[in-house]
Formats: sequence, structure tokens, C-alpha cells
Amino acid sequence: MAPVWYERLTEGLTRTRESLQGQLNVLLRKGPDLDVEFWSDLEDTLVAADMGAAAVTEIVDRLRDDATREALPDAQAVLDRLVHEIAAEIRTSKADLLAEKPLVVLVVGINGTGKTTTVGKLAKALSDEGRRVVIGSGDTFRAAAIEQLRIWATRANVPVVERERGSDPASVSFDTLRSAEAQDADLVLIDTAGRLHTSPDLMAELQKVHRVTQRESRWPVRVLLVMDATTGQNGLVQAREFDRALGLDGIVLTKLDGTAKGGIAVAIARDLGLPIVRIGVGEDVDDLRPFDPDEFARALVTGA
Ligand SMILES: Nc1nc2c(ncn2[C@@H]2O[C@H](COP(=O)(O)OP(=O)(O)OP(=O)(O)O)[C@@H](O)[C@H]2O)c(=O)[nH]1
Ligand SMILES: [Mg+2]
Repeated sequence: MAPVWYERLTEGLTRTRESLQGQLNVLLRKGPDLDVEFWSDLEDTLVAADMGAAAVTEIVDRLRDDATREALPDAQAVLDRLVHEIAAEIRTSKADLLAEKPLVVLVVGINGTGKTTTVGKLAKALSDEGRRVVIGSGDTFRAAAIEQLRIWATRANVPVVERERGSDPASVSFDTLRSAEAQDADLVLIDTAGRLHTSPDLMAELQKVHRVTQRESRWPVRVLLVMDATTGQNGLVQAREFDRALGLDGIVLTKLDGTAKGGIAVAIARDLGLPIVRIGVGEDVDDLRPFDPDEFARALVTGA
């Protein structure tokens, strides 16, 4: 039997897989001919799952080469090979960015992508693994953000550092770092307010938070962008802007359970050259998973 977390992953990717498989079945039914039309239909199918045109062209070109060289007998054989090709396309660095110790992580992104939830899930998972976590409540803007994070901190049983609503978020970073050092922590997770990548004032504020965090931290500071998979290709535009403003170290891709376009992971890994550090496949505390290219490709295409 598949482990529970893999079931959650395949469950989370159900929409993408069903849509992909529906299309692929149409291809399979058309018969064994690997003609020009087959390859072009396959390209269309993968593009529709949001994998991105450039990545899809590469994947399909490689499959076509394989089919010629190794005489893949039929469409079914090609689809079996597809999993390997997708995995190869999304394979980035093997090391887990969050394994570094001690470490400060600034969590950023546009509104509602799942930043606060991700901070909560990470705090729980990593403190369960023995990390000494302190959370910083850097969203001093949105009503109820502080309470929302406090609930997660309680759930994860880790301390949270906060200031009253309307405070300077950079000063929350400052307080959090001092508190983490005093408590001999080894992982600081700092939540930030959601903001549009197109808002110069809010991006400047975030740059200041980042600057202060870097200046005040004795530990390495990494910036994680939380991206909502349901935003599709626009997520790539957001990521480029945040990267330009801050220099991103990795991506957390959330809400993969809520979209038929999970192929966006392929576009991210390929086009941004940034590691996907974790993926969100639901709202529960357990629904944050490591991103393993082979498992992900398998869950996406076959679900077995
Ligand atoms: N289905 C699903 N929902 C998620 C996932 N991650 C977060 N959510 C939900 O998305 C909504 C927004 O999550 P938040 O964590 O508040 O998002 P945020 O980025 O902090 O939002 P702002 O602080 O307002 O910018 C909540 O209802 C979460 O439960 C996920 O992986 N899957
Ligand atoms: Mg939030």
C-alpha cells in the first residue's frame, strides 16, 4: 500500500491527473500510430495542464527521439516514458533548503497564496522533526493575521513573536531574531503581509523588511515565495518580480489540490531555475509535502 502522504499527494493532484488522463486516453484510443498529429496533440495536452510551452516542446522532442531510437512500439509506451521525461524536466537541486541550521526564512508572496498557513505547517512539521522554531508575525497589516498565526503557533507548540497591528514589520523581524537567539532556537520563520508584485510602495516595504532581517541576523536568511498553483502562468510573472526585488531562494507551491493545472510545477522548475521547496496539497497541517520530482511526475500522470 502506498504511504499515507503519497495518497495525499495523489489525492491533491486528482484534478490535474483526471484532466490529463482524459486527454491522454483520447490519444491512446486513436490507435498506435505515432504520427505528426499524435505528437502535436500530446503537446497541446501538456500545455493545457500549464506546463509551459518551452518545457513541453523539450519533453515532447525527447519523447519523439526516444520513440525513433528505441522504437517505442505504441502510444502507451510513449506515455509510460512521459513520467520519466517530466521528472527529468523538474529535477532541481537535491538538497533541502530548509535543512540548513541555524536558518532564518522570510515568507513572501501576493495576497492569499497561503503564506501564513505555510508558516504554520512548516513550524509544526519541522518542530516535530526536532528543530527549535520561532515564528515572527510580520503581517501587521491585515486584520486577524496576528490571531491566525497565533493559532498555528499554538497548534505547532512553538513561540510566536508579535507586535500590535499597524507596527513596522521590520521591527517585528528585529524582535523575532533577538528572541530566537535568546531562546537558542535554530529556525526562524517570518510571515509577511500579502502584496501585489505590481505595487511599488509595498514592494519597497518588503525590501526594507528583508534588508533589516539580513542586517540583524547572525544566521543565513533565505526568502521563500509562496505561490498559488491556481493562478497558473501569472504566478511566473509574480515570481520574477519578487525575485528581482529580493532575490528568491525557493518556491512553495500551494493549492495543488484545487486546480487542474498542476503542470505549473514543471514551468516553475524549468523557467525560474528555483527549487520547489515544498508543495501544498490541502488545508490541513499534514498537507505540506516535500517536492520529489519522480513522485510528483508519477502522481501527476499515473497516480499509481
Ligand atoms: N486547498 C488548499 N488551500 C490552501 C492551501 N494552502 C493554503 N490554503 C488556504 O488558502 C487560504 C489563504 O491562506 P493564508 O495562509 O491565509 O494565505 P496568506 O498568503 O497568508 O494570505 P494573506 O496574508 O492575506 O496574503 C486559507 O483558506 C488556507 O486554508 C493548500 O495547499 N490547499
Ligand atoms: Mg497571511
